[in-house]
Amino acid sequence: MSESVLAAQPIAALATGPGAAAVAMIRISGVGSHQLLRPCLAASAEQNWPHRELRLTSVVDPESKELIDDAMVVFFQGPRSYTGEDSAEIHCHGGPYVVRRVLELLYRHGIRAAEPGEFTRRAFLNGKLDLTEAEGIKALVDAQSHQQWLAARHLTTGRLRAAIDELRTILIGALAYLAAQIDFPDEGDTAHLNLDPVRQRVNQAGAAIKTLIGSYDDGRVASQGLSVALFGAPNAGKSTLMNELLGRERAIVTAIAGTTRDYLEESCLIEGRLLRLIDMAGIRESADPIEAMGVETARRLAREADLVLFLVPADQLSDPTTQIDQWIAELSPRAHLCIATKIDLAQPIWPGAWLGISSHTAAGMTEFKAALTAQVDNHVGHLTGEQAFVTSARQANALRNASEGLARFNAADTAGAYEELLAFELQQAVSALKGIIGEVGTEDILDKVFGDFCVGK
Ligand SMILES: Nc1nc2c(ncn2[C@@H]2O[C@H](COP(=O)(O)OP(=O)(O)O)[C@@H](O)[C@H]2O)c(=O)[nH]1
Ligand SMILES: [Mg+2]
Repeated sequence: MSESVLAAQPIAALATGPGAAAVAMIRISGVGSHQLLRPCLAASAEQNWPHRELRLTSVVDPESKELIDDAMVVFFQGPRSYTGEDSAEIHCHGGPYVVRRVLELLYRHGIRAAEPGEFTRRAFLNGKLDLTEAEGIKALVDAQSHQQWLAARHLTTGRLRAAIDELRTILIGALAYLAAQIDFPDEGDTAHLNLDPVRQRVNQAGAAIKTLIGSYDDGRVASQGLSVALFGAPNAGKSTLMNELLGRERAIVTAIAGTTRDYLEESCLIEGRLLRLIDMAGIRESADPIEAMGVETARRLAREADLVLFLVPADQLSDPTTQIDQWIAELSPRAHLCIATKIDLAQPIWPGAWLGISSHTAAGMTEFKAALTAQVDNHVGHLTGEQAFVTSARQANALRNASEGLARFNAADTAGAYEELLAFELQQAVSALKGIIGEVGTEDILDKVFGDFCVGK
């Protein structure tokens, strides 16, 4: 069945969270959904029910006449709805059994269960939102922190889409100019087409695309949290610190060196900032192949992390800087903090930039947390400005493809290639940009974007 036929079928799902609640909202959408829903509502429901008006009625089984629940219902007439189709909402009592009975009733009357993300997918297919805005809806629903909310709002308000549109317009202008030059070269000078206006547009768009790609560093921290790798020798107190920051006993802590061998990753909020803490194997030479793999993994994760915490127990601080300097040279972390741990055991003098903490007495924790939140704010503090930024790997990859298309254009231009080849490379770049907003796209991109949604969205 084609997507457009599938997109017309009436679907229903619980749009609010599962579990007991005061109210639950069941969403219904599709061609004929109003006609299918009507018989399941009390006969007293008026025939001339204005659209977008919430009214009190009852959900009734039309065969047995059993009253299933009292509910508030609203109808939306397409295209003035979230999906762009005729749709409706039933606000019923929020008990799981009530919800199940209402949904079963709908399913028996020609409305099928919605797939995850199907409502938003329909909204996209009906042109109610573009792919970045759809990603924004998902991000908004998932947001637990101010930084994620900012990143989500950036998408739902169409700011990224507008930036992509602008780039696309510049490149389409370049393409149009190039096409005109190919079709109507200046009389008598066919060998030397004037491509400067094309080059100028390509350079302008290329620079803006590079800036956008660069913004992913901050956009990623905003949308997914700052990844923080806990790095140090066995028994440095990494797992204890992880548990302390999470506020629960997530990692196993023992006095035996080499306890943590695999890595653990957990999200946590510190002063409202989202971090992804990564606890890892302690760094040492090990004959145990499992531990050795864990150590290798730890090194890789530290290289990839936004922030590495180098942990050294305070009672082993005789000359900590040599060890740390070696680690920094080896890993070249994006950012790092040096931490003296277990300061309840020893009160050494540590170098000025170091922070001292004790996971047992909480000494130094306030300063330490402030340093962590400052790292997050470094990334996301300026994201409220007008500058567009990207927040997902999908967007960043598509921009890299566009950038590569422009690089190939430049290389071909320098090599004196035919205009047709130049036009082809430009077209590739434009296509990559269109993919970001979903104007061109394949089924699997849509499956990927919408498959991550929950049912009812
Ligand atoms: N006194 C003291 N002991 C600690 C502190 N943090 C961790 N330890 C102890 O140090 C040992 C190793 O801790 P652990 O977190 O497993 O270290 P890891 O190998 O780096 O993960 C355990 O016995 C912990 O109880 C601390 O702040 N003060
Ligand atoms: Mg450990």
